[in-house]
Amino acid sequence: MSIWFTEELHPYYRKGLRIKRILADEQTQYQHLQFVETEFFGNAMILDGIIQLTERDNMGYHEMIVHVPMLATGNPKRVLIVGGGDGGSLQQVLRYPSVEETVVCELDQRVVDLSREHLAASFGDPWADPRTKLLVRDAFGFLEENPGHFDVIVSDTTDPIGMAERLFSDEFYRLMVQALTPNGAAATQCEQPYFDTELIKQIYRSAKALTKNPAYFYANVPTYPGGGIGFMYVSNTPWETGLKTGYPPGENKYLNPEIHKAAFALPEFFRKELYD
Ligand code: SPD
Repeated sequence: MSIWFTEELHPYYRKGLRIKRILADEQTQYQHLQFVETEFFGNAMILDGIIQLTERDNMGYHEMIVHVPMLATGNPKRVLIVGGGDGGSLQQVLRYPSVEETVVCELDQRVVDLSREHLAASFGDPWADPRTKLLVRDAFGFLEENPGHFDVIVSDTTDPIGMAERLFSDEFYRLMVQALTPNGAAATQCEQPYFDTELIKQIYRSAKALTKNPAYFYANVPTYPGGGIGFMYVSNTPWETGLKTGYPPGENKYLNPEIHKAAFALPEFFRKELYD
């Protein structure tokens, strides 16, 4: 018998994964949290019916959202991850010997607990690293309390639905930039060029009003809508600065110098929409 999980983030588009078994299924204080073992993509985490990551293809997302701002900053010491309770971004951040402190501001403790159980084969246990500090709280207040503190901020969030909608607002971007050091850099989960053009344009306008060198970049992730997802790079430091920085110890599975450059090349319809 075959079981299919079907995601319908957009009312006009569906995609499905073949499932071997359900590993966890619970309603937390905030959301419907599921872990499933898939036929091809390894274990997957699903929140409110939307695939957040799979073991097989998460590297495009986590390596790009983390290393693009980290490499641009050069010698990052203090890092904030907003969301990211699955530990995938955290694992990448901790590869940098320069990092002294990584704060993860995640609202849902259960995401952390169950990810530790079901994603350990891929992410290890980055929560056990003494440089990691988990704060189970909303990021807005924390950003407000920490102006100028972080060299890098990674906004590793769900889609802009319900409680996550605020994390795509002008106010969030203002607070995030305020919490960065002057030459610090942020990267945010910034959705899909085909499906979310208007939202991305609005975010780019915010980022442009706040910093000198924002830019949109993209990664292939087959289990996300449209087969990939984009990110907003938000910084006074040009992203190209990162092309000259050596990679941290450990293995890249997605990022290489060609991908780093190519990620910022946009299809013409979208480049015009965003930059013209
Ligand atoms: N449409 C899916 C977007 C998922 C973004 N969040 C991924 C979290 C991985 N740490």
